[in-house]
Amino acid sequence: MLEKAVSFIRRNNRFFLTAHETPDADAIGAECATFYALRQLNKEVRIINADATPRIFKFIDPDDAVEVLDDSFDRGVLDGACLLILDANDINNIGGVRDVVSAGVSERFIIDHHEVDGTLAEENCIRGDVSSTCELLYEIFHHLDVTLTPKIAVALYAGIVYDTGLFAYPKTSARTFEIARRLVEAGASPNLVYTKMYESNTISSLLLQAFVFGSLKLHFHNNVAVQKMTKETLKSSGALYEEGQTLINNPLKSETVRVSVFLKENEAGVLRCSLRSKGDIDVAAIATTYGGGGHKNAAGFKTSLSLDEIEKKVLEDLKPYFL
Ligand SMILES: [Mn+2]
Repeated sequence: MLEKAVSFIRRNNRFFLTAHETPDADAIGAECATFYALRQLNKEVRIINADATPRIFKFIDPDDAVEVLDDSFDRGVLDGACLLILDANDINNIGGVRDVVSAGVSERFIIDHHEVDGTLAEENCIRGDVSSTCELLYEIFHHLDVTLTPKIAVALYAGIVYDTGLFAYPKTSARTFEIARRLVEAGASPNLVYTKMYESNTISSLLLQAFVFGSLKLHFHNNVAVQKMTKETLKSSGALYEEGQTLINNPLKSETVRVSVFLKENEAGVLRCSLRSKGDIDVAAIATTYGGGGHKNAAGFKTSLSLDEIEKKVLEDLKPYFL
């Protein structure tokens, strides 16, 4: 599977890189690290994302390599180029890049760590057992003899730290630590990455956190937590939608909470339901029934139902686990 990624990179010369909408540190880290690696290999490369990079992840992109797709994008440049999709394996999760960029390139390839079955995984490089796309890229770069510059090291390290929840989530392995050690050796500063990602939030995001936490409701003997973030919540806190991204994790700090449901509206009023679980509760199975996806312990979907309707439905879906 790594070989497929290696040969895809070797045989192409003009790359567009993209990742999932509302990119996180693993997505931005994967893109920026690949950007520098490909340039080292004398390839032409551009990064095109559907959404802007969240402020706290900008340090991963010191040269402003990430471009955000807009109407001025010239499709003519796609001729003879390929698209490398990072940290996403569903073409519907790359936003507008799907119709504009993906439709125009000659070849597409996916490097990702979200679980998926069947031919998609076989034809691409998708490893559901790996902690992060950045961990997977480390191995691919190794095969390509890429030199780990400080910029590549910081980008990969940030992605790994973020997606492992500071080396704590289930897919954190001895190999993850070994790779992290080498990245630190190559110039990634653990303290700098921590400070940038976890101690650089805005005051409005702190207020948003207070509002969202204030919406907390518990169900099924404190096994299920539901939090809400409406567009009014965003307005009154002054925060951006993206600043709500990690608030879903707060209820899981409780011993009894096994599922955290987060119903969140963006500034335009588009409603998304995010689900996190501990242990054997498969929230991806629930998300799939609404046309979404994810992994067993982290999934989500967009919906056109109202906030109250979807809350009721998801609680019904979760009920059988807590009878
Ligand atoms: Mn990831």
